[in-house]
Amino acid sequence: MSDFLQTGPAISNTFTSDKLLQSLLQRFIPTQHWPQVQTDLQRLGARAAGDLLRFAEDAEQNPPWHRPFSPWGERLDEIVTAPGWQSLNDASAEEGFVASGYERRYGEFSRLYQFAGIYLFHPSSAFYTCPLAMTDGAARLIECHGDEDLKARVLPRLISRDPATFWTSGQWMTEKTGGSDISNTETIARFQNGQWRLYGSKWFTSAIGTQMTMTLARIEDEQGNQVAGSRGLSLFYLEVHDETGRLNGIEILRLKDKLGTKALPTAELRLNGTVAKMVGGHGEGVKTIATLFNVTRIYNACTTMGAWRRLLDLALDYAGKRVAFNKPLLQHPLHFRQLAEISVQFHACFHLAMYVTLLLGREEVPDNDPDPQATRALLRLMTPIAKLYCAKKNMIATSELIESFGGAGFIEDTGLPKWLRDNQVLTIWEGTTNVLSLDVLRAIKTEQALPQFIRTVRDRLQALSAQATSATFSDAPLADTPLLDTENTALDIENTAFHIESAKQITEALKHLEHYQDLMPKLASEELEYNARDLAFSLGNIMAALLLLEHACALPDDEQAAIIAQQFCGSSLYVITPATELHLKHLKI
Ligand code: MFK
Repeated sequence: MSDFLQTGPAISNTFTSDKLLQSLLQRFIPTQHWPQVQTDLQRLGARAAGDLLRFAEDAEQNPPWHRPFSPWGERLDEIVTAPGWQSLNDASAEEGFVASGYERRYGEFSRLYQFAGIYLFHPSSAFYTCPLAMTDGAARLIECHGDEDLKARVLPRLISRDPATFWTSGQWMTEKTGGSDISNTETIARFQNGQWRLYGSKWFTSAIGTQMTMTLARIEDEQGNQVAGSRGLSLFYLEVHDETGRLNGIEILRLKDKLGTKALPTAELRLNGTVAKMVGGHGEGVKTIATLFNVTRIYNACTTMGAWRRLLDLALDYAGKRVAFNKPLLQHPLHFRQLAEISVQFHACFHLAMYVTLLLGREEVPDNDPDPQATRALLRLMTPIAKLYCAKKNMIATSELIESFGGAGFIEDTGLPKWLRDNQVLTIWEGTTNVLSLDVLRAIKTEQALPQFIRTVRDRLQALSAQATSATFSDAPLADTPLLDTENTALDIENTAFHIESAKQITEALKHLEHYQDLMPKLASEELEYNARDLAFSLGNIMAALLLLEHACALPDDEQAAIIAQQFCGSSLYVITPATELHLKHLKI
């Protein structure tokens, strides 16, 4: 018998090994801040392959459990978590994963820096990024809509770097009646003896160990009158425990038995007179909590990319080690091609996710923003797109990457199958692909976001054209030698040729998009809905293509960036297959 032993895949410092992350940060972070940013993220990259990973493994191997009663029958509703889970909480505070977004040390690039950290942390966090996402969303919500008490007493805890004072927040929206459609929410808010009290139940409450939460409830007046639908919902802040340490009128019914995210306690709850405070106006609950879930959707996109990076790193490492048919897997053209295609998709999604963090940072620190309205519209539009696009593409990639390990990818103690289970949630929570595609239509309607998108892509292509032209033909007037002018065959640098081709493909997709934009007012709402997912993916494709091209142009010596942009732009960027009567009325499924 052979004594052959296969070496498993391994990771090292995840910042140092991530050339894409480094190059993107270096493009944007002001030079004077780069040494500090590099030092911080290098330390974090080492921790992600070291102690944080060990905390996460402990949390995953020792999943949370619910202790409903004490041995003597006292109702406790305690959630017991592993020491690793608590260590992840403390490390989150100390690393300032939420705080750095609010300290704003790097001006409009603070969010980019913060989300680079979240991206590095996520795959070694056992989903501690879930409570962090909700905490950050709640902090932003309080910053935008909170009263003086919440701003003075609660906000500092959410953005604290001290584990002793750090609080995390939940986001309790989903009830039995609906997760995507919350219009039938049954939790009631009654104003009793000078305070709001909530009565009802919540069906999915992730990260039940948080100290506070934001939740929705329907106001019922003294006569028992309520306003139906989502317009009857108001937003409430509540603390999970009262000053004596007892649960605030909350009963934990059970923990959910989920497909993945096993370390993350997700509970079913009953609210029985829970004391709460209203945030925002009566009946403005959905609109107000949108501030929170627009932040968590960005977390979703960035954590998706962290998870994707990790599995891709493991697959690449393994493909370099594993020998089959006399050579390492990576030297087999077909295996290589599969991983290369996933890598191209990864780059596209990575740029999209980070772009949204840049928009968020710019909206929050608008000092140098020449057009805050454009930033607002793009952020509103690109948030659901980045979330749905990255999550869906990652899920497809995850299946391929698991397959790339052969049978090992199917064996639990390799640690690989959990990626398949865990990544699936990223397409679901915070809005499924379809719900977010419809949100893209909402953003187009309320923010005039589509014309802004088209203008932005066109202007930025023009800017690239001018840049490329001036770099290549320093003597020629810009207008005479645009990047898009393919007649100008004097552009003989290979990368530039790639860029011209890429820019042509983006322009072509943009023309189709403009055509669809003109058509939209004539389409029935069911046709618009039928096409909504295609539209969302077309917008994602076009923006990702532009971002890849910009990155390649910013790094003229980086041949990889040029090839990746060219590969991506060469795929179908515009993917709308319009609804037809045949589909809408006659297709039976
Ligand atoms: C590790 C990664 C981090 C992940 C953390 C995960 C934690 C998981 C915990 C969870 O809670 S998961 C559950 C999350 N649930 C959702 O995300 C809900 C998904 N469903 C939707 O998003 C629906 O589109 C929605 C509930 C918003 C539909 O509600 P409505 O009330 O039927 O929609 P409507 O009437 O169009 O909008 C009401 C108002 O909100 C409108 O404003 P006005 O009153 O001024 O007209 C909308 O414009 C506004 N609105 C809706 N979506 C918005 C928004 N405003 C800004 N941004 C948005 N995205």
